[in-house]
Amino acid sequence: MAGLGALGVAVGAKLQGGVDRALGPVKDFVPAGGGFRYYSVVSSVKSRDERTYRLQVKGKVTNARTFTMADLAVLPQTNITKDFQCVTGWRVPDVAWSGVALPDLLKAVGADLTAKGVMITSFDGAYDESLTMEQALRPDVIVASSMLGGPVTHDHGGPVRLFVAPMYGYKSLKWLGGIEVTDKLTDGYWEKRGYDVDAWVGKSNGRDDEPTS
Ligand SMILES: Nc1nc2c(c(=O)[nH]1)N[C@H]1C(S)=C(S)[C@@H](COP(=O)(O)O)O[C@H]1N2
Ligand SMILES: [Mo]
Repeated sequence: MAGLGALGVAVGAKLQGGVDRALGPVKDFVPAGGGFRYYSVVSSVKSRDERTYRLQVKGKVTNARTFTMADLAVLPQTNITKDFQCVTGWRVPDVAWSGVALPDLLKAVGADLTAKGVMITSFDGAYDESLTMEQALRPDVIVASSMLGGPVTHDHGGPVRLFVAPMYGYKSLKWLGGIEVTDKLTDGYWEKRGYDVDAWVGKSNGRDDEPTS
């Protein structure tokens, strides 16, 4: 964590004049449009589009399935507008998201709701994370195919990414590739590196004094 903190300070200071907090998931760190910063833990991600995108849902489910974008589009759609908050301190107010609420997707595959939770993986080949079943069944956790009023762009983790509304940005996994319902929850990419598994905004990662929204 010491090394990561130092990197965060150096990059943050350079790009943000010291506004950023020292601690933060940072590797590639480039300002993006609309107040977002581009984050990726790998140097490049092969892009997938409407036609080539696939989401594999498996594990403790009665109906393991691979979803195309068209398959996702026929499931109930949920819209959420919410601030996007990175644990390093930056925030983008009132971001509009839409897609399939994770509980609706889990219902569609007949997930075993007594399982411990879900492991979620990115097709970037490196990033992953876990949610408990209770968290995964929240209506404000969505498999988002739209963001900021349009398709989720490649840099924002499109064509489909996760948006975990009540938690810090690192739970909103980009380039969503797989969801596995499982009793064996393991720490995800940033969780292995010291971040809280339960990443509630304002109530985790030593950020208990921050305003929630
Ligand atoms: N696959 C993947 N997802 C990721 C990340 C990442 O590095 N790789 N970074 C996370 C962090 S720390 C944040 S704050 C947001 C940033 O989203 P953005 O790149 O669209 O701004 O993505 C999250 N999801
Ligand atoms: Mo973040």
